[in-house]
This record gives sequence, structure tokens and C-alpha cells, in this order.
Amino acid sequence: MISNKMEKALNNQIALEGYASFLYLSMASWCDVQGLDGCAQFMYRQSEEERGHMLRIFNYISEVDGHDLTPAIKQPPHQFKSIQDLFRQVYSHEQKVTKSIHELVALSLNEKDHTTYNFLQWYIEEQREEEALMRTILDKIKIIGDGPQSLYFIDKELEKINKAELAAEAKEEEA
Ligand code: OFO
Repeated sequence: MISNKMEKALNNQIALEGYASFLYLSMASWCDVQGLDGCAQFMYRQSEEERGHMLRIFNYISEVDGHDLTPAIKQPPHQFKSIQDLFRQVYSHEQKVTKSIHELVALSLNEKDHTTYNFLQWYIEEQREEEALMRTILDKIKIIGDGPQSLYFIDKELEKINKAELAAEAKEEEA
């Protein structure tokens, strides 16, 4: 049985993960329009991943006899100044998610809810990986430059990173 406070906080996290999924979907579509197929594929996969994060909490709340609430998702932005601007926004959203996960962990300790504390450990690790990945991408964009001549190379780089992420996911599923 989960406390009302913990249930409410986890439902807020569902909304945050749901928004991330929609935000990344909108970013994927923007990349598509710019002809950046590698970036688009990367963002479509990230969007799907965020949906998975949302569903994982849904399943958990129901397992601990709580009531998960389907969130209202506000409309994400549809325009981005540049590919660098887009990834800066991804990074900053991931930092926001990390902060929120850490607050959930603190609350679970306060509530002496060790089951939820244990459940949240997966998210801590996931956020560490996501932030590191976004920093790597921003570093690469900085090195390549994001002028019109560089977009082709950035896109190729993202295609490579996306393939590596897909391969890592497939490996995880096998294990
Ligand atoms: Fe689920 O917020 Fe990113 O990883």
C-alpha cells in the first residue's frame, strides 16, 4: 500500500515523463522537416523511451495498490532555433527530470517507503546515463560547429549514436 503523498508525487512524475515523450516527438518532427533524418530517428527513439519511463511508473503504482492518473499533456514547442538549441533544451529537460527523481527519492525516505525507494533506483541510473549522453552530443556539436555546412556531419553522428543506443537496448532485452 502506497501513501497518498507518495502516490501523488509519482503521478506528477508520470506527467513529467509523458511531457518529455511529447516534447521529444515534437523535436523529432522538427528534425524531420529540416531533413535531419539521423537526428529525427534519435529523437523518435528518445520519445518512445520516455513513454516507457511513464508506463513503468504506471505499472508500479498499480502494483502497490495505488491509482495512476493519466496526465493532461501541455503542448510542447514546435520550433527550435537550431539543432544546438534543440539539444540544449533536451539536456535542460533531463536535468529537470533528474531533480524531480531525486526529490521523489527523498520523499520515499521520509515516508519510510523502501519499496518505492528501491523502485526509483533504476531511474537514478537512467538519468545519469541520459545526462551524460546529452552532454556528449552537445560536446560533439560544439566541435563540429552547427553552421549549415556542419549539419550533415552532426546528422551522421546522431545516426551513429542512435544505432549504438538501439544495439545497447537489444542487448539489455536479451539479458
Ligand atoms: Fe525519463 O526522463 Fe529522460 O530519461
